[in-house]
Amino acid sequence: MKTEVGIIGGGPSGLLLAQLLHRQGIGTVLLEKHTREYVLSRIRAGVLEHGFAKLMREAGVGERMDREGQIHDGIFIAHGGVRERVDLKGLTGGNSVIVYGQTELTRDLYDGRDRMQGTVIHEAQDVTPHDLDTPRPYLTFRKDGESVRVDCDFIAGCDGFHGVSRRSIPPERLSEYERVYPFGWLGVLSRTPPVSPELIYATHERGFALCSLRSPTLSRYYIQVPLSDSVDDWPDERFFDELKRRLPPDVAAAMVTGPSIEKSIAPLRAYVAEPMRHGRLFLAGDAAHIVPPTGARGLNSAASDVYYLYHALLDHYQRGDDSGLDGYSERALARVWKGQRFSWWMTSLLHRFPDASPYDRRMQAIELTYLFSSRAALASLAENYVGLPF
Ligand code: RFL
Ligand code: PHB
Repeated sequence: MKTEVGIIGGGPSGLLLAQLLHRQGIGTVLLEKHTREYVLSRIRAGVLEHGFAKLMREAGVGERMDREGQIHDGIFIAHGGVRERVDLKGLTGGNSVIVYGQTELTRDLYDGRDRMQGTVIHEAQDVTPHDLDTPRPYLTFRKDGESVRVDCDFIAGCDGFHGVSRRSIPPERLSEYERVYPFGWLGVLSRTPPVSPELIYATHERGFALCSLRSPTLSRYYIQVPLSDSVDDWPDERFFDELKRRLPPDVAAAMVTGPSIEKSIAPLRAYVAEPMRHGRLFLAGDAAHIVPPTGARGLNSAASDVYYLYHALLDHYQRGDDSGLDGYSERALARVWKGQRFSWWMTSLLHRFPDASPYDRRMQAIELTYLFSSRAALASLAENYVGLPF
């Protein structure tokens, strides 16, 4: 097989890049380790920046998102038994976020790929990039017992945190930065009306909680749990009891509970690999960096990588200009680190840290007091939450 851009990973990053390139007549072959059903069963992000939404439209797959996604002009932060609103729209001069599930967005991207008859090879096993620092890189993989080779001009590593792309960069060429948090998020999806039309991020002495949603009939809730806990420790009743204890009394009283449709624990971790390029391999999305989900940045950071990489590849193919490819890593990382900073700040502000000293706790409390006493501080939160410009 032969193509212009070989893409490893059929998550949002890989699919979006493939779709954008395909529409410009640039050939792609997309290799995904799992089945489509498996990819679509992962419940993850829910909050999109408008920059991401614009890219979805540019890729010709924004129609359902524009119809079904909900515009959110604000979020709440709950602390000390009360809820305070962060007026995203007012504080950013008119910006907002869109609540639309990653599952739906991924489904739209697969449907778009089908319509354009783009190649997606599911259950591609042992995908391996070769000759990355030569002008003729290639990929090999196994499918139904047969070995296949794909010759490419470039390879996009969009295969998430546990993928093969980043691991194929010689370790001495990579710098890694990491922070592992001593807790995780237990998430529950339930077919119940959301307790609040806008997201509530809650900090409480028992730990962090988040009330999010997917639609007027589908709620997504999270609570901070120790890493030693497993999903079996948390039957639905215990989950909702704990969630309510961490929320202001009026919110807890209004909560409609119901059986969970999905329940999972995600450990919280921050990670960045530098550079995001090795020869003709370009990393994008979770393959290069992850954040704790508190600032809703992960998927949005993936989208900004795709934006830079897409334009760099366009410049290469349409104008013979390689400056975008040469500058890709630096440009992408500049925005990635801002997303890291915001996620680190939101996580530090709102979680219970088991090793926090009394001094640390006072700092956390005064940070919240300051936040809600300063329009400048709130505006800083808001401009980061809605997404800094690409
Ligand atoms: P993905 O989604 O992990 O997709 C990578 C794909 O690559 C495949 N793959 C391989 N394919 C071929 N060969 C191999 N060797 C392969 N190894 C892996 C995988 O099967 C998979 O299909 O990465 P991508 O596309 O970069 O997308 C990143 C996002 O998924 C991620 O950043 C977000 O989900 C993070 N995130 C959130 N981001 C937001 O912007 N807003 C949010 O509100 C938000 N909430 C969240 C989140 C992540 C969460 N979890 C579970 C970590 C909430 C949670 C709970
Ligand atoms: C979600 O709805 O899954 C969600 C929303 C906001 C976050 C993280 C996750 O910060």
